[in-house]
Amino acid sequence: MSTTTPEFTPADGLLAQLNELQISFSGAVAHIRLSRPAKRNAINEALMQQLHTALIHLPASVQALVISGEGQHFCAGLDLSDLSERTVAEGIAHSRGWHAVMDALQYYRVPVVAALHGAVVGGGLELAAATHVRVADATTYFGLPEGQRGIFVGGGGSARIPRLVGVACMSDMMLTGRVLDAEEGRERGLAQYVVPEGEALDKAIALARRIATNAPLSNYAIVQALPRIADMAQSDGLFVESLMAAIAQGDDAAKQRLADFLQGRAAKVVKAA
Ligand code: 1HE
Repeated sequence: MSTTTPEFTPADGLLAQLNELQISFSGAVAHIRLSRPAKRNAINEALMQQLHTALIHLPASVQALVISGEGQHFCAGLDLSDLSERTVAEGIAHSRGWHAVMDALQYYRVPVVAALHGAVVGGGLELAAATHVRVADATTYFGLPEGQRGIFVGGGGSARIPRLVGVACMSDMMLTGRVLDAEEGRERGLAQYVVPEGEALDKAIALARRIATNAPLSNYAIVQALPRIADMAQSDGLFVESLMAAIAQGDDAAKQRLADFLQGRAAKVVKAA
């Protein structure tokens, strides 16, 4: 996969000190690259904590975020060398720590686009499932080897992945070790886009740039309200929807965009080329 994003400027200050990540910016788009390629970007404590720190400290100018992985694979999941002797209480605390970061990602203040390639497995798939738009290149494959490792998902996978693929598909992946290729993953909702080998990052950046042009409050509603409404009883969801719709349309950005359309200054909705 392409590792060159020349138009991006590396972060400085605190964000530059996060050595398990590479963080860079281009306009309103931030790019966080998991950066443990020798370990296939396996997620250890430091990487997880640094991802959390990065999310907290990205500047307010960022309107969309791209996440990718350095090297041959997006992410090999939990760093299994971290799974030393843990008590039950420590195991719960570890899982809850992952939940905090995955929640911070899913309910981030701006949309997150994942650029996937190679292995997207275990905790790597849990991480991808917490993002909003997933672009897979042709080398991508999805697996949940927890069953083979004698463990269970602990990074939010049991809540998020069945909402994408269904309980039956996730059970199959965990029980039998079934691996889905990029196209199978797209068919089941693990990715919304499949692109040729090496093109996931460019596509993800292009989508992020487009997302960043939306009204910030619309993006916020899509990221914050939509998944919550989907989890609500219908009548509760409809009530929340009406509040969110009124808030969004009351914003100056919405008023400007509606006026632009009515005066012929805004793009029409057309079929994809
Ligand atoms: C690792 C890890 C890891 C690689 N933890 N060290 N995840 C898994 O069960 C997936 C395990 N990994 C693999 O199946 C393969 O490594 C890959 C398919 C991802 C990549 O294969 P390959 O041939 O490119 O690399 P490699 O030679 O297997 O690995 C390179 C190095 O990375 C090697 O270390 P080295 O010191 O011998 O060079 C590997 O040991 C190391 N490595 N993956 C630790 N995961 C919150 S609950 C979440 C639960 C889970 O995520 S379970 C799933 C864990």
